[in-house]
Amino acid sequence: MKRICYLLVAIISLSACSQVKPPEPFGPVPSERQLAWHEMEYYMFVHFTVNTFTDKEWGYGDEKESVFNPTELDCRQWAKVARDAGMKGIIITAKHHDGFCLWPSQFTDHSVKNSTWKDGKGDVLRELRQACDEYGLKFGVYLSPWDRNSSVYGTPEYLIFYRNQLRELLTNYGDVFEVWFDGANGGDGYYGGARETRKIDNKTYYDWGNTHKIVRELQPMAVMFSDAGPDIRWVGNERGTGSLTNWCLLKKDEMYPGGDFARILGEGHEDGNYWVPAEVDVSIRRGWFYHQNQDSLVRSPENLMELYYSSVGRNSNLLLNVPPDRRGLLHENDVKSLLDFRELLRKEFETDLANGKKVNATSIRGKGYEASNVNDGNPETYWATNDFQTASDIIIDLGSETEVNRIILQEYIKLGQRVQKFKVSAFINGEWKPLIDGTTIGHKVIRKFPVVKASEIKVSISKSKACPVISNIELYRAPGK
Ligand code: FUL
Repeated sequence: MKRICYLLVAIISLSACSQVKPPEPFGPVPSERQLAWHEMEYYMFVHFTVNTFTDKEWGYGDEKESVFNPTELDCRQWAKVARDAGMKGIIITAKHHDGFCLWPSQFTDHSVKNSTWKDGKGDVLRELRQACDEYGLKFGVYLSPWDRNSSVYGTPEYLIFYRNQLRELLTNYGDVFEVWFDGANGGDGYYGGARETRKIDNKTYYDWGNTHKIVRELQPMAVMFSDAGPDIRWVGNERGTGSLTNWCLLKKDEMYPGGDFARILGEGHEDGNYWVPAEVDVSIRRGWFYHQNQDSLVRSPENLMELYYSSVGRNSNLLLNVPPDRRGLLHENDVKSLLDFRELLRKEFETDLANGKKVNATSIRGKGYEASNVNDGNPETYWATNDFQTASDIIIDLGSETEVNRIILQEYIKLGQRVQKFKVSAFINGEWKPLIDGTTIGHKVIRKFPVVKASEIKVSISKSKACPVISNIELYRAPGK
């Protein structure tokens, strides 16, 4: 009996030794809430308030509540369009700079409760929440820190008011996936009749740390967006352009919302000490709010495709604004564009040519970390090299000469963002031809290149902070050249 036990112990320890250890995480890594956010990739922004009815972008805060009167408001239409368009959620301007609340806040009179709509008994947020649930979408809120209606804006009392409103939003409307804190603070406003300019110090006035605590307490899975995080950062422009080099890392302690950091926000900090990935916010129209004279200026499906490449394709999420009109509906032109774009996207990435093909790498960590993990369709498996090996090639054998013009690359970001430099080349007529020079990867990079007819595609990682961990590689032949 004793002998058998010894034997068993020996077998168990032997097999433990032959297990290859996974790479240690390198640098900052995403939280669970951030990982869930990365998966969302594409979702809708909805700008809707009194501005929709006064034809403005920034309301002064003195508008009569009665102007808010959508004739056919239907949040189910918004949600259906978002779902059919391939989006994963909706973030709504619960309160924009004018201070008008789309829900009947008990802390202000400037809200739907004093509007003509539904005789003051309506609640846009409640309707949207229900619609999101019905269509399987996540729900997020934008609550403008700048409030041009509030008489106490600029004083410490305003923070109590702002936090009370935030509590209402985070307790009464179910799970919130993202809270959007805008950095704009323009100065002049109605301010309860004072009609004056009020300047605040962006760095200190809002005491953000204490507001963030409320979000963590009430909605622990919600990510918070602002120019500088804490969870998600602005990409630094409203043109829809993510940066080609894009670190999910940031020295956020050196930054604050409303600061002048646009350039840094695009690339992030290579040596950042926090995980704070970028979100690209951009509108389908010129304005954030609906204006009839922009009905003919809706982005085309092709233009939306470009936005997709310059956001999701550059390691960022795409928050696309689609403003409802005065009926309270997404306009027909916007809807058509969104759905046609969805169809383009489907054709663009119709058949993954790498799927199931033979893959080899010049360096492999060992059992469990094989090159074939990059095309097994499982996001939890990855190819990794040995710790000291920070450069390596991985080659996908297409089996026969195949036309290709798109590549998708993903790092296993649970272990940190690592790759600093890579190249993609194609084996054509016995020679390696360079296709792409790249820098960072992160959650996802999608790159285009002119159609090549190749038998093999090689991804060469030439510089990485630690051994590369690549979870996914896909190849496509998108329509066109
Ligand atoms: C900006 C605001 O001033 C715009 O009106 C809009 O809401 C945009 C998303 O953020 O800072």
